[in-house]
Amino acid sequence: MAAINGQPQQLLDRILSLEIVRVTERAAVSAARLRGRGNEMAADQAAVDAMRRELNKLPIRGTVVIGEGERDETPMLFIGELVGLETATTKVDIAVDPLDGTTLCAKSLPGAIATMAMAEQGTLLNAPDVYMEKIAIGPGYPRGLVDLDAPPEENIAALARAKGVPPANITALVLDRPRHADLIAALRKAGAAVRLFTDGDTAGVIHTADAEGTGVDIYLGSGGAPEGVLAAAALRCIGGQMQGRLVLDTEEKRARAAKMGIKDPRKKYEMEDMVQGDCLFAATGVTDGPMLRGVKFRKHVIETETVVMRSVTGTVRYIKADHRQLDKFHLD
Ligand code: VTB
Repeated sequence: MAAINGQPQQLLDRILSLEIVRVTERAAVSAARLRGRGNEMAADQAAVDAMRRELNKLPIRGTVVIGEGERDETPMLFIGELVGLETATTKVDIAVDPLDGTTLCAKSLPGAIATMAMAEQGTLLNAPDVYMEKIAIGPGYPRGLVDLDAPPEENIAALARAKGVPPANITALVLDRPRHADLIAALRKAGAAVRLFTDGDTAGVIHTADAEGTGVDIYLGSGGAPEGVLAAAALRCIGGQMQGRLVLDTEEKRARAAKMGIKDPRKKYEMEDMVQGDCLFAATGVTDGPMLRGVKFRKHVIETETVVMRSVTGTVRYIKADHRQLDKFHLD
């Protein structure tokens, strides 16, 4: 391990927590230029290009473990791609979702973000792009209070008891999808309010970490597995509990997962299994949302808002940046 002034250097260097802000900022600005154009692919591609370019400037040797797809599906930020400087010695795992909420961006609706997480090499779950069943609550509750395998009514009752409120005062956040019809009915039957949302479940899970601010006590339902790992990284920094299970319901998906090293296709992952050590997480708003302001294009300045978190210290920083001299620094 490298040493600075005789002190062992933290692998996930403090400096990197600012470096990754640049990465999500630039992905967000590039995607934001394509807000409201109805072209999801173009917006996503713009974010991917910008993110990859910035990642390749970082003093790391990173392996993309959560990316845009498998090697044969995508030329950029594919799973297994090496990013960063070839000469760097800091080896890390990288999880990216350059544009979470492509539909939101294409329709210029609230909640699209550019996200990434970084962790020590070999510590992030290598998840294929399948669904993941998820459950998450914020910090301050006894471990194991809610469980992915418990019926929704039990989870709501346990959470209400622990919070010291009736179930009617519990709000569950659920992706608005037909596959969640039974879950939504069960939550309502249990007395909880259900807040539905259309896209962006990385931010959805993060909302549980500030129940007072967001009004979201619990996240339930299935969304993308890559988004699950990113959300686990964020919760690991800010506190809270999360469990996930990959939905490997076909032979083909099980084979893909096996290729990525997943031995037990029914495994219930704790947050600490998905992100096994220290990590950094950053997200920049693309469109305005409950967590972050979107990119604002002023005449001579581009404004961005980013949240960056570090698990070693639990520090959460909101960074509002004014970007100038864009051409010179290639902020496109
Ligand atoms: C969620 C959501 C994403 O995919 O993961 C969702 O966070 C899950 O897939 O923004 P379905 O849309 O098939 O339900 C997204 O909506 C991205 O496509």
